[in-house]
Amino acid sequence: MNGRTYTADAEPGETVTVAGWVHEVRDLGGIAFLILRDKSGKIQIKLEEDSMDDELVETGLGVARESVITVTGSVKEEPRAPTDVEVVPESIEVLAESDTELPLDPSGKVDAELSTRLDNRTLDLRKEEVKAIFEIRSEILRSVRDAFRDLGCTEINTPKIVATGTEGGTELFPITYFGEEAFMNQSPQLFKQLMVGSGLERVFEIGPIFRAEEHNTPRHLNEATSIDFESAFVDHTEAMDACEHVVKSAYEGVAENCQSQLETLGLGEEFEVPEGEFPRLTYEEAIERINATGELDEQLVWGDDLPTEGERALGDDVGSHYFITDWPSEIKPFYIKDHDDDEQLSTGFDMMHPRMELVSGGQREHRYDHLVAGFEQQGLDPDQFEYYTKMFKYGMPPHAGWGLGGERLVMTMLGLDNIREAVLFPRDRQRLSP
Ligand code: ATP
Ligand code: AMO
Repeated sequence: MNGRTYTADAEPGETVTVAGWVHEVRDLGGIAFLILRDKSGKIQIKLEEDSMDDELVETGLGVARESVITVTGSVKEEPRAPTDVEVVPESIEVLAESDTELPLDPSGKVDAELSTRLDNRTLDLRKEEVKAIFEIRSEILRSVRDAFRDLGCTEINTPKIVATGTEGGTELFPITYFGEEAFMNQSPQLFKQLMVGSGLERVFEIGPIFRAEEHNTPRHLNEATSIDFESAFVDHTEAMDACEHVVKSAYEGVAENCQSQLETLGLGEEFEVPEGEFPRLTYEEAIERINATGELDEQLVWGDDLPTEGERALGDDVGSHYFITDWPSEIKPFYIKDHDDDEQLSTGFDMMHPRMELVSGGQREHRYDHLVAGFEQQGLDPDQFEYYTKMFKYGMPPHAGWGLGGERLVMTMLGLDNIREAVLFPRDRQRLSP
């Protein structure tokens, strides 16, 4: 496309033009090696005073680390070079000189704090192990899209400036919209539901969600990527099947197409695609098992949300991805349907990684009267949601779906300590730029 060769593709005997960043210059006196790095890897450029043009050697020796250069020369076999080949240059052109003082060391020899890395993400992503995370993230999104296609879904995009929240009032970011109160979207929940009643029937969306989470934690972002599924004519158990398929496909895609990135991250050997069905525990079983671990100071009772330590204790106990089903209706949102034979019991489910929750979902309340009554029970004004509820008067099929946190999927798959590692430019309590 741009007439240059990726460094990793340079073959002995060829004349090539390679372009990239100066990773390192090693001057041994008389002979020097410039290591050039691009997205494909690194290559050695040999500079020899005796046999080469002075100006060429001077340019090569004078260029600061992390400058962008292009080199044209012949490729020679050289067993002592890191990749067994080197380029003997005929010309070197400096395209962009770098300052010699760098805010962080892209060679990774000097560690930097996460905040310094996030402030200088461009330089940070010159490190192989950081770049690998985002190449894997890209593969996850590709595999997830393919998996949704297998399931017969249509990809949709819904608005991110909205009139109402869906997931609890305290986590909303208010904005002004031409003088009117509006919010950043917390979830595509209501819009994806509206689409199952349309001619599309089965949809997915991968898009940003915004949550005004007050606390800084290693697993919450204020802007996250939600992977959403919603389908007509399925119940919550079939939605769980779809969830399992999508999550396993993401792991399979990474195992198949990201071996070198996994090795870079030290996961080459230990990376495992989850096998078998994810166990499905009811909420009641979950609290019993958590109580039995003795990890909590106070025993959980019906109606309690699961505290983080409880989730962790249960995760250790189960040891794989698993579902928690049949939550108490009172702690699930208004759009989740209750079981027909027990209105205290909802069809809501969560899908858990042993370390944390990845997914929430459930069967939806599709009966107009029940939906409106549910709003009132949760202290919400149904009039505000009229744009949504009115479509339930014109033939809204039974439906179910879920939302999966994209960054949490990346984080748990790769064993990252902090969710910020899985986003290029995280938004958190302290961070609005870059
Ligand atoms: P050459 O005959 O290739 O010029 P050399 O063995 O005569 O190399 P020097 O030119 O003095 O030695 O090189 C100094 C150091 O650099 C030595 O440690 C040598 O092993 C190493 N070296 C020389 N050429 C290369 C190369 N192309 N790639 C990697 N290391 C090299
Ligand atoms: P919920 O609010 O549980 O459900 O969100 C679904 C999933 O999104 C991820 N997530 C987050 N990730 C990082 N930072 C955050 N602040 C954050 N908030 C949520 C989690 C979570 O499991 N409308 C429902 C989904 C549905 O029923 O379809 C919803 O939004 O991985």
